[in-house]
Amino acid sequence: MELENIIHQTIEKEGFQVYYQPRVTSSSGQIVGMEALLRLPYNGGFISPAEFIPVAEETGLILSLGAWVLRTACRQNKQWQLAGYPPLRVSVNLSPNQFNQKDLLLQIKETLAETELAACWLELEITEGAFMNKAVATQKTFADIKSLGIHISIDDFGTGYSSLSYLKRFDIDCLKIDKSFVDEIGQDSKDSSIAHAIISMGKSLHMLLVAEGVEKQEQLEFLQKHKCDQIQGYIFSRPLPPAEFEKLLQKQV
Ligand code: G
Ligand code: G
Ligand code: MN
Ligand code: NA
Repeated sequence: MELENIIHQTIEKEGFQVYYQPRVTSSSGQIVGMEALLRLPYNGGFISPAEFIPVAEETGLILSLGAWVLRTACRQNKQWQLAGYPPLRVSVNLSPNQFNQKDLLLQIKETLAETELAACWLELEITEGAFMNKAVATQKTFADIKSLGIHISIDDFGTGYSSLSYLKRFDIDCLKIDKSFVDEIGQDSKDSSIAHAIISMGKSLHMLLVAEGVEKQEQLEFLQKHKCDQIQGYIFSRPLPPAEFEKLLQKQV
């Protein structure tokens, strides 16, 4: 079956799922947040987002799917807060198309109102591609989102846009260092110096630094030594279904 049809069918039967991957402090491994990651179950397994997200983008389905992920993540986060767990920030990925949709701000406001989640517990992850073209519109969208009290992080940092000028023009809270730079730590002196440079630059701009895809102890030690604030990666946990994530929260209380 065509991927587009599979996506349609899965939407119809409400089969999409959201997994959560913890974000932890690099110093002590305390859970301080989580990233919501869309999952498409198929034939007893999952179709990778790397495969279906591009199709969802081409067909425009990403807009309704994205709205659903946002609502689901906010609702889940609020439920965990009501259950008495210490409040955490949930981050939701927005593709450039989603970021540039006209009614984004309204959608976010309505979702926060409906789920009764305070804006400070939501973060949006955008890639550097969201800053291309439409500079004025982007600046307005950005400022509007920030004025609600929502955090914004740059996802896959270091892999995209060539100019860094947007880092000064926009009030960005957090840089997520792409996994490709983390992978080389301990192997290749050039790429671990890139990770180091990103940390130094982000710090001097007063941003929070998060390293993605941390798998090995020596990577963690490097990131601790260079004072990267937080990490996400298999070394701590894979993305988990909500019930499994909640077990991690219980262990931490
Ligand atoms: O777990 P991982 O395989 O989930 O994700 C692969 C890619 O898919 C990542 O680049 C991630 O940012 C993207 N992705 C995962 N969930 C979402 C989502 O809800 N919306 C968008 N736009 N991208 C997502
Ligand atoms: O592009 P984005 O950063 O949103 O995508 C996050 C992706 O990285 C997801 O596909 C998630 O499952 C994956 N991921 C998270 N931690 C690790 C890790 O330690 N190793 C690997 N290989 N993938 C990871
Ligand atoms: Mn992400
Ligand atoms: Na990333």
